[in-house]
Amino acid sequence: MTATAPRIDQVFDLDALLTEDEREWQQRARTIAQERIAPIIEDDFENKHFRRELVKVMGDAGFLGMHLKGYGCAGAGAVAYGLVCLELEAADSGWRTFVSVQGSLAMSAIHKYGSEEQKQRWLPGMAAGDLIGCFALTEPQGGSDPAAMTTVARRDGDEWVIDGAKRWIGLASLADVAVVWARVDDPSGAYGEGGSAVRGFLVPTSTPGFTATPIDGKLSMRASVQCDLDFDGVRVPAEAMLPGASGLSGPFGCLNEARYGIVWGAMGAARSCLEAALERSVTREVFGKPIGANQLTQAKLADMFVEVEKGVLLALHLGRLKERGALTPAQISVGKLNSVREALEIAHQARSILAGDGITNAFPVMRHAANLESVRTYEGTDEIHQLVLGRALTGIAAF
Ligand code: TGC
Repeated sequence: MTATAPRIDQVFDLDALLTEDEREWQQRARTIAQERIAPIIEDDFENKHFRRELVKVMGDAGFLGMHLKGYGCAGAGAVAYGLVCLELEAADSGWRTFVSVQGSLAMSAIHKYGSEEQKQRWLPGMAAGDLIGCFALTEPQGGSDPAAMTTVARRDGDEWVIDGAKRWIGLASLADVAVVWARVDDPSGAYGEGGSAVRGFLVPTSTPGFTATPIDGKLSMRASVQCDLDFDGVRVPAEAMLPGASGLSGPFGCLNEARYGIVWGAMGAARSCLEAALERSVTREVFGKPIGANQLTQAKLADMFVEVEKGVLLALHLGRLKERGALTPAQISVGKLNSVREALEIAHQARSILAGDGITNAFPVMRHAANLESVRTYEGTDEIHQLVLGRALTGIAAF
């Protein structure tokens, strides 16, 4: 007895909840993910290779900063952007991460807080995929507490001089420009918070004193690049400061954008794991019948399916709220926490259905599981999002 596994998203008819434009964005991303990423991703993961030439493909497709308006950006809606994240992460979290770092973090920072001159200088090239940006917030002593930031920018005449270090900064060794968050040391107090406000600076990566070193030994996100950064007397002109952001609400406003993309993206990785398990459950026979004929396997598949559908529906609800300008950070925390936690559980369940072969790269499942450990950690760990929600529920900050 065999059966043909239906396409997961057709079972629930999610298409009926989308506009034609959104379906087109999703299909474009699905095509690129399946035709350009899927065929090479196992080798790239194995060989720790970030395929630079695909950056231009992402730019030509309109995915980079696609939710932003003007400056060569597509001006698409939040749901369309989420669907693109979902399809890219169904291929690999590293490629969704690239689109997030470029569009949701680096480009968003410039678009939200930059001067007109800064926007004109950087955004069109970044949208086209001709320039790469990175977002330097996290520091080596711990990413969960940006308030403990020690990277400092001192005013010297018409320049800022930046000293310090950052860690886990995506794409930094390939980037043309870094959005660097630093605490200003300015006794005059002209730059906010008694002279020690966190401010953002646009630093061309060719600036003397700027060093980006890829972090080696990663067993996760191997087809993308994360770096240690060192700033040793990095001098930038006064105009390099982002005029529109003062305080941590600046970088947090960008994290909101990236976390939103993860709500969708993680469900793409989850869908990919479910598809692999489903296909295997009707083609692999053990004890004289397909493993999908066992009630225990069907229970696992059903639970995985329920969580994928719930996760996508939650993402869609958050996307519609975002399009109305009504999405709150606490709601984003619900989505980020749920999507990544459930995607990891789905990856583990899929691996168990695939049995021994599930640990090989004949299937995408272990790669997704390994990648999701990173996704679970960056942009706020599970615990950080639990604390954000705990504060929203009780009114008491427990961090
Ligand atoms: P607190 O220091 O009290 O608040 C500072 C100011 O920020 C405001 N704020 C937010 N604004 C917008 N959106 C949010 N989600 C915000 N959260 C806080 C807040 O209202 C306050 O504003 P103001 O004007 O009153 O000064 O911070 P908090 O107590 O609210 O938050 C504490 C906590 C733990 C929730 C926060 O520190 C946190 O979210 N920590 C996690 C940080 C994080 O996610 N780090 C990972 C970064 S990943 C990354 O950098 C790139 S990874 C991709 C790559 O490069 O590859």
